[in-house]
Amino acid sequence: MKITDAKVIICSPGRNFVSLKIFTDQGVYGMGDATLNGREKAVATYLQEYCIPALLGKDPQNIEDIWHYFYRGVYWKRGAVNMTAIAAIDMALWDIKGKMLNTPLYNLIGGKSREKVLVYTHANGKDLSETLEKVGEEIENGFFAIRVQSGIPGITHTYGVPKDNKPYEPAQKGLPHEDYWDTSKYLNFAPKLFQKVREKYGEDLLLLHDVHHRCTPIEAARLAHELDPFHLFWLEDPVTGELQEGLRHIRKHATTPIAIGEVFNSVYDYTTLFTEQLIDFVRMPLVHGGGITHMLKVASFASVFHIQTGFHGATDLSPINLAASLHFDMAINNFGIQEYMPHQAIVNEVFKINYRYDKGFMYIDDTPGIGVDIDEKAANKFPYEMACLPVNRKNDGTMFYW
Ligand code: CS2
Ligand code: MG
Repeated sequence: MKITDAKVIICSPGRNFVSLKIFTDQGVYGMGDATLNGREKAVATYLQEYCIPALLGKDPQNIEDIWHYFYRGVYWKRGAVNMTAIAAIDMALWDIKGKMLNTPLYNLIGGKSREKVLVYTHANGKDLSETLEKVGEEIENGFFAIRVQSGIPGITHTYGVPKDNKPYEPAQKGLPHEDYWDTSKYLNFAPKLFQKVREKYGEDLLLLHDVHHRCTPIEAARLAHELDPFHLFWLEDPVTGELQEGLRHIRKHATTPIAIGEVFNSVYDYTTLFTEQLIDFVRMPLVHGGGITHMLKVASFASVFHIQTGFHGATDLSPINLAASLHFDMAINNFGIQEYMPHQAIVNEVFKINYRYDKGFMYIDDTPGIGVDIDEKAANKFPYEMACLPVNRKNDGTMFYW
């Protein structure tokens, strides 16, 4: 069997997406997600200029060998662009394998460990009372795992809260917008927020919160300790993950579970975090984490340390990634939870999906392979337009983490 061609499809149904389509001499093609929010053209160019020419003629059945060809064979290893491109190739090859064997992806990676996939969604409000309302709305929608983010008194605009009630989309057209941040206001407010959520909705609701990389290790230790009484399901990205040892401070002061790594792209980003059991959930998604082949290794490594998956699933990851993630979530034993921010309806004009949501869980059907396809004619109606994630400064103007 041979790869005969491949192409990159960039489209923008509501937001930018990059997809890879790999064709074979058996008439079967595979789809992979190559979307990297704010850096779409970097991945597209890397695939078009360097990866696709090297793919032609290869046997698409040899997934492991091709993965290593593009990992070990690339001298300048790792990094978000490189690993997203590898992920797209890997997803497309698994998609082809499933189609050739006429079986859904989850069957190729161990079969069903469960019948449905626990998901969490986002509740965001401009202030505490609106946030409490939004939590109630998502409970009405059947969710019982909810990520809670709120505007913070004294901070004009913060992460996770959409402007003027539009669907949350962090990337904005053109060059990065600038946000401003005040850690002390945030640290004083966050425990009050969760106290109110617990008072209003009780103890059983699974609550998640995303710090979005914005504390120092000791600040994160204070926050996690002060959130302990509210029994969060997880506290996400409490600190920036480059310094893995930094997470040790949190473990010394708190039992709140920690989730980290949506911006990671390699197993090596996790080695200390796993072996010292500094975290509880792996956020690194298939699309930025080198695809199914790599993430199967990462998930197995994590399972040795009782660490579960909790894949990133924001709307800036495409339906191809979400479907592949749901197959993965169905199959592995140490699945924890899946992020699910429903894509806008316009996205489904382009991406033909094979999954559905019902009362707090997601279900994927038995379409062979990953099961998502692209209507290329529809895709052409939504041309790419550059959009970037914001940058974030402290109030004194110091560059900080967004
Ligand atoms: C967030 C993301 O969903 C999350 O946990 O961290 O929405 C993140 O801000 C975006 O994916 C960035 O593009
Ligand atoms: Mg996050």
